[in-house]
Amino acid sequence: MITDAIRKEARDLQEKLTDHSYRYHVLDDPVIDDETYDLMLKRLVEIEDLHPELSTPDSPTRRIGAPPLSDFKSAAHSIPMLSLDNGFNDEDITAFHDRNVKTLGDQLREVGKLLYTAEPKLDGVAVELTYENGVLVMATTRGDGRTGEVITDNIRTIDRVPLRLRTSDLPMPELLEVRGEVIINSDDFIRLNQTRINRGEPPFANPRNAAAGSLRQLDSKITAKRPLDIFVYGTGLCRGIEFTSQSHMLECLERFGFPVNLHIQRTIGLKEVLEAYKDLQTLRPDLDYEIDGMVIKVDDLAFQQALGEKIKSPRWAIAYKFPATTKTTRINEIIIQVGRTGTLTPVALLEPVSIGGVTVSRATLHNADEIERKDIRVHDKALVTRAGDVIPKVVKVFPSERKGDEIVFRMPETCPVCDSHVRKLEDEAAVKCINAACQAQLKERIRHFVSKKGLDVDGLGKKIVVQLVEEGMLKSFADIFTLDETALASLDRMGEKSAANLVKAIDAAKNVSLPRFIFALGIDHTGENAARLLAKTFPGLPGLMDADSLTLSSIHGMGEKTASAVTRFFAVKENISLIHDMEKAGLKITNDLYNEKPKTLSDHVFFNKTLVLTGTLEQFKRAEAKERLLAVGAKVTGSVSKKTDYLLAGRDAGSKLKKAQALGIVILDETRFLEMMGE
Ligand code: 5U1
Repeated sequence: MITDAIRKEARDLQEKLTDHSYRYHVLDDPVIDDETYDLMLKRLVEIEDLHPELSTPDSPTRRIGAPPLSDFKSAAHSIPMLSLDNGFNDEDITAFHDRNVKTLGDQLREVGKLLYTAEPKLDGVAVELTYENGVLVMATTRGDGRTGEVITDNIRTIDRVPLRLRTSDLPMPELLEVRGEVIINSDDFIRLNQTRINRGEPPFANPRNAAAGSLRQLDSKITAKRPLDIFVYGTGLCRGIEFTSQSHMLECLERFGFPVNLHIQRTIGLKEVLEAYKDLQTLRPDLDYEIDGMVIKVDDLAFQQALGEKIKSPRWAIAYKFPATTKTTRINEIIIQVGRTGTLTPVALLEPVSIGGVTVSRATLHNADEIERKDIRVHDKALVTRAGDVIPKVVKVFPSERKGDEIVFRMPETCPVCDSHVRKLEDEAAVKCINAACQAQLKERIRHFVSKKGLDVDGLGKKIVVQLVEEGMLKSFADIFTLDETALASLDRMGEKSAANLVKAIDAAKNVSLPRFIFALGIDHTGENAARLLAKTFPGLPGLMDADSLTLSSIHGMGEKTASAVTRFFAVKENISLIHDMEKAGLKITNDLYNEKPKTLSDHVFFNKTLVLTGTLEQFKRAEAKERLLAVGAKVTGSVSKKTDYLLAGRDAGSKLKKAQALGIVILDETRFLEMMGE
């Protein structure tokens, strides 16, 4: 027996949770904390478990997942989900436009210019969501365009999919079929794959495969754990609502509560469309998700109808594709590179191939396990990818095309640079050279030591470090502090002024903070965050040097790998004498973090806030701003998203500033930033 009070409590909770979920996931403007939300949801689950008839199809509890299915049912699309013709250059798009103008003829003359929308083409999984009287009743994959698989339970787990339309300012349509793309954000994808690798499961090849695999789960509780997201961009059959244009449709979809991509340009002419393509290409590396082009659609729906469709694609839309990021080529050789920390990385030397306008002649193969897993051999034909500014990599080889001259690769037993024996660390795929005097490591280690996030020595760039090591003037970090100005001035391309400036910069770098110094040492698994944790725990180096691995791993937030790497580093007596030599040469290490009071930290205006730094700063360096922000408990990330609280914008800030403005994020200039920092 369900009392009226229980019925009301369930309905109130459903409404409130729906509203809070929309505010959190779509508007990025939550008004309650996660804990309160979770408690309300827990209560609703309790009520619905006791009274299943109260679990409506649009109840927020449906996002948790439903009982597993035995197979997927099929359903025909009311209107086929077409694909798109592709264009690859401005001429293709101009030809598309000219065709439209010609076909529309007189109809167009009445309105003047033909207008378009330009939309990022998301590299995800196309889906259709069916809403009857405002409630999500079915979701399907695109399938072959005519029939798809029913994946309603899985789609319900995606937080940004409304389970019920928000119709406060629009009439409720009797039927609304909405089309869009399910994606996985790049950072979430990396995390998802890392978890899979840690569990011994095979990683997904790319975010699209991960999204498709997640939607094809018969158990929606598994899908619920996957970081799926969605953007919608179109409709199928509709009853009870009419749209006049693509831009009108997008506006209504937004008002119904759907996530519509922020970078869509509406009602623009051909010239702006071509500019929008270039802008989108520039924006692409900063986006949190993968896109492979821009979809251009005639805006006016009456014009779309007049232009009509072909069997597989509409005449009123075209995909302006980005240059391909994968190509096939041949592996000519596999060589070994020795990194800063002594890791031996196999690298494929390729028959040079142009990918997206860049000539690619080498690709990382990561490690021996990866080579074995992908069965990569010298002389194999290979599929190579270059996505954004990521290092090119070999996706796969084609064993069926082998000719017999392929050679199986074996990792060397000695370092190709210094010839000393290499070793494989337990639980790690990497093989390492452990000779600290190895020339390859020395150059890289010194570059890291003096880099922006390390000792930040101005004027000691890559070329000069290589030159100094090769001239025998730098045999260890300590030699940096005793570099002689006259000897420096006599070097090729140096001169007296540069030598004097360099010596000045080195002198300035002799006063260094402990976290910077720890980071600069280049200890395995010890990045900026770990270095800060250590500096918060130990007043100075002596305590840290004496700490055992157990003590270090008991520090809250410290990983076991870092703990053992740090103890391993300080167990090497050459490293201890190196530090003493540096101190003798005038190095002074200070530590403000040890005295930091956590109580005052949480009071800081930037505590727990996420900031992005962009552009050239005049009064201080970006690395310095970042260091200060981390010290007050802020998070500093590389790309702007809805989760960003502030953007610190310096001179010539570009796409990040544009994106932050579009998202309505608070933009700070240097003066405001310093004021807020309390300086
Ligand atoms: N943004 C967007 N992506 N996308 C993909 N719009 C869009 N439209 C599509 C497809 C396949 O097709 C319709 C134009 C038919």
